[in-house]
Amino acid sequence: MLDAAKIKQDFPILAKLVYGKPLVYLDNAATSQKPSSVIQTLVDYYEGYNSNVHRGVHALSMESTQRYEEAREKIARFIGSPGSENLIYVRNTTEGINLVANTWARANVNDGDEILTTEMEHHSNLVPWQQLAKARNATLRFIPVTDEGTLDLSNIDSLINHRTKLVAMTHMSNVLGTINPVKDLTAKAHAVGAHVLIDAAQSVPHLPVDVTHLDCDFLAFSSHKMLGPTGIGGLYVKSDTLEQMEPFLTGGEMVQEVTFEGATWNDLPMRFEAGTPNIAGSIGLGAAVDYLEALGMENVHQHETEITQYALQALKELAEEFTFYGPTDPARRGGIVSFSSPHVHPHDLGTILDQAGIAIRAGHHCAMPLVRDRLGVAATARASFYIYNTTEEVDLLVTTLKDALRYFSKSLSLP
Ligand code: 7TS
Repeated sequence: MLDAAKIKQDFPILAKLVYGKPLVYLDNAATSQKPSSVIQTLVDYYEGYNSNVHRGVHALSMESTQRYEEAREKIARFIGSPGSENLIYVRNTTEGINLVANTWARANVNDGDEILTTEMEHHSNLVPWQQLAKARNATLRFIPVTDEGTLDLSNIDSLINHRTKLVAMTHMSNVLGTINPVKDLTAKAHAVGAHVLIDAAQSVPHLPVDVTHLDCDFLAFSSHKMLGPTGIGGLYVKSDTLEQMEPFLTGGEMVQEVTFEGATWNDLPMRFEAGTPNIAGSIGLGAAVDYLEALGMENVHQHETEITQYALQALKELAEEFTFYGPTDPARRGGIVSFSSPHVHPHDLGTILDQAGIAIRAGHHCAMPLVRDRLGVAATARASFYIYNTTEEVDLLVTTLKDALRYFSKSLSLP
């Protein structure tokens, strides 16, 4: 098991006091904190070898290019990619998904085709497909969510059919914590000739993820949720599909040869990286991967499973007041606990917890159709865990929630 208290010491921000109280950071699904090693990598870049990549003949540019490409190799290996050319640097998961929607999908999804997604998607893996379906006159279909918060696969053989061109699904829900059987669904999709995109924003930071094992065609993730800087992420694309894809953004960096009439494209993956990239961010993400690899992703996952089970057990005391969402089977959920009460608005809970130094998120978590239409609430409160969270922090969460309930029960004169 990880030593969370020791890990915490690597994160300068976690020594901060909020309203005079130690910060308890439970908003990791929104963004994670960053260890000193990642922060120092950014400082080293700007202080030591700041320069543009892939164009310089001078020492600094050669150093930045080398480190930028070494980081790509490291990140590609981390997700089990067969080569670094399969890993496109993007700003975040959202941009990775939009890249697929605007390139491969625009060229391959046609009138009458179907795109299959699920009822538990983040807006990032929903709105691009709504737009694409409108533009291409295709139909967007949904795998339903059961009352327990898992995918309802009872009708899957009709949902994945010969009209399905793409299955776009989240690996792990940012609201329910559900880990979806993406490998099995990928095999089913491939059996009918469909492509598969996995939104791995919540899985790459928290679970061992291997794109070769999953056999997916596309997989997108964000650096800022996995100890890395903001403004950088990755899109993995399988080789045969990548070779057929037309560029997304055009301009400098992504071209080989330009005349007044036209242009030819650079090698992969630079063909998809127009303009000066986020150099420091990419190298910083490489440092985040080093940190996670040193811990071991199996250990990261195990720590989060344990802390989530500890939290669910401790929160049972409050089961009369709160509805808790997500699967009960620990093997099917990651480190996210969402809950709501008919008597207290999640934003009020968030404010009271904040006064105690505890950061959670309250709202629809950018999954409005799931939260509002499927769970039937305007918002939930959400605690999301990472490598530095301890059982003592969970205890403090539970105690503070009890205080909050006492306060609101009085003012709302509940039974
Ligand atoms: N997909 C999932 C499953 C997510 O949880 C998020 C961000 C995204 C996509 C988008 O990631 P981005 O880096 O492109 O913004 N989720 C959250 C969240 O739960 N709270 O804040 C952001």
